[in-house]
Amino acid sequence: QQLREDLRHALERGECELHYQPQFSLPERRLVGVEALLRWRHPQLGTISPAEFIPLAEEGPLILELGAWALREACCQAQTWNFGERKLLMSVNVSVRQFERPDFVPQVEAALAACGLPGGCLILELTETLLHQEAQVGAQTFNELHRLGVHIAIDDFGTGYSNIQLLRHLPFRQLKIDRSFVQDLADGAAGLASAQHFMKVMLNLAHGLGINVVAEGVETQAQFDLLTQLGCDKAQGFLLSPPLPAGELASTFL
Ligand code: G
Ligand code: G
Ligand code: NA
Ligand code: MN
Repeated sequence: QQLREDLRHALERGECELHYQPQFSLPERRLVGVEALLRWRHPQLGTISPAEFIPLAEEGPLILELGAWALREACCQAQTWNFGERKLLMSVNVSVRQFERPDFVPQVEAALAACGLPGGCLILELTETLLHQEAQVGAQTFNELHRLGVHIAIDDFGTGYSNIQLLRHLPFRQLKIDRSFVQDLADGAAGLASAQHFMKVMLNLAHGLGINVVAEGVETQAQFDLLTQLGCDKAQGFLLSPPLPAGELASTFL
């Protein structure tokens, strides 16, 4: 409908921007990186969430354009912020629609080269729900990205199928535990023990494979403390900071 039509022109009209949500190490609470998140400022409707417009973009070729733009923008921002010297990581969400393209790796290489960002500063986040059907296609792309030094994270872990299979077959560097698990962690309800148990199992699984773990959607101190106690590696969420425009991220955290 109209929204689809508007979305087609959003990039060229400069209505898209990236916000950045910081991630912190546990237990030190040291800044270790940021996740780039797309924002669309619609001239009439105001800010529209990517949860709404990414699925629209994924229906067609638009996701490729948006994705390429976000990747380049995030890489250049990371280079401007000197992520290489500061040993910080820039996480960028990538749609499987992008990832499965034969020109994806050259595109990543070009985005890094365009601003001189070392590949080791970049993490690409892939959502497992979409990924599990593509595991076959994925292996070679993983290897090629690995050669560039680029890391791959599995996003929203625990919400899709075949998690374990994926972990067996593809070399992920990082695993992001979906916020639904984090929310149940310290809610004091009947589910408490089982949520903590699940978290422990996921941490053991990841750590046994040499994969580090980010908890997303951390909103309370109680959640933060439990995650620290359980040995989670990193945390991200409103307790620590919401996603921020570039200027604000830099003035608050860099
Ligand atoms: O920031 P927010 O919570 O509204 O994001 C909602 C969803 O949109 C998240 O699942 C996030 O992964 C996704 N998203 C945000 N930015 C991008 C992006 O640049 N590319 C893709 N493919 N998804 C994104
Ligand atoms: O799916 P993905 O994890 O990429 O999306 C991250 C999204 O989660 C962003 O849109 C961001 O705005 C949102 N988010 C970040 N921190 C929190 C939080 O603490 N609680 C909730 N409910 N959402 C969060
Ligand atoms: Na993400
Ligand atoms: Mn996520």
